[in-house]
Amino acid sequence: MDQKRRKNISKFMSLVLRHSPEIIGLKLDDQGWADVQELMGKAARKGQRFSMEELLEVVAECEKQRFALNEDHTRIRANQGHSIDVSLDLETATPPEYLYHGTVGKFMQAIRQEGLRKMSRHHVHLSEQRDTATAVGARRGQPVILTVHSGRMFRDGITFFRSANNVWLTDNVPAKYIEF
Ligand code: HQG
Repeated sequence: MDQKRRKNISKFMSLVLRHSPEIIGLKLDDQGWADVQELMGKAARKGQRFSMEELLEVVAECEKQRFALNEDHTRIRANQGHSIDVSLDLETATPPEYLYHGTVGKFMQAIRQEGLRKMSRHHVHLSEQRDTATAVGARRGQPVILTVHSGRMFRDGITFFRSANNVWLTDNVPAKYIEF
């Protein structure tokens, strides 16, 4: 499968597993899992046809490990990034001293005032690597990288979670913990 097709299937799976399962009539359970056969069947009916082999390749080759399969490959879910109400049973974790957030200039005034907010997602997303944050910001334009004093936040009692694909998540980041 070429990269373009892989990306296309991955984007489609992100859409239905994170945001809008109803567009193909798919049901997710409370933890965000979908039945793989049901996903493929309902996707095909909407013109998004892909094979089991292709699905496995998308899951395995995804550099960000966006998706998880259960052991016998009958169920699939997105590892993070949801806007719909699912409970991922995320594990709390002790963050490194600094984490990074990539954004763009037009949000800076608001972020200076109110800190980082989760917007439509369940959490604010933070990266361990500056490069990753740069790529996240670059989705929206010229990236601006913010350094978050996650160690200080944690010592002040703020909870952090780490997703299965190594994204750091927290409820919000008050402006006093952000280095602009
Ligand atoms: C900004 C992708 C105004 C925030 C990425 C961001 C990531 C504020 C946007 C994952 C704000 C929300 C998440 C405030 C934050 N006022 N704007 N107070 N606080 N913002 O997409 O972090 O490829 O929900 O800076 O790689 O960009 O989909 O969050 O620009 O890991 O797997 O509001 O999505 O992963 O945007 O991206 P998003 P994000 P995938």
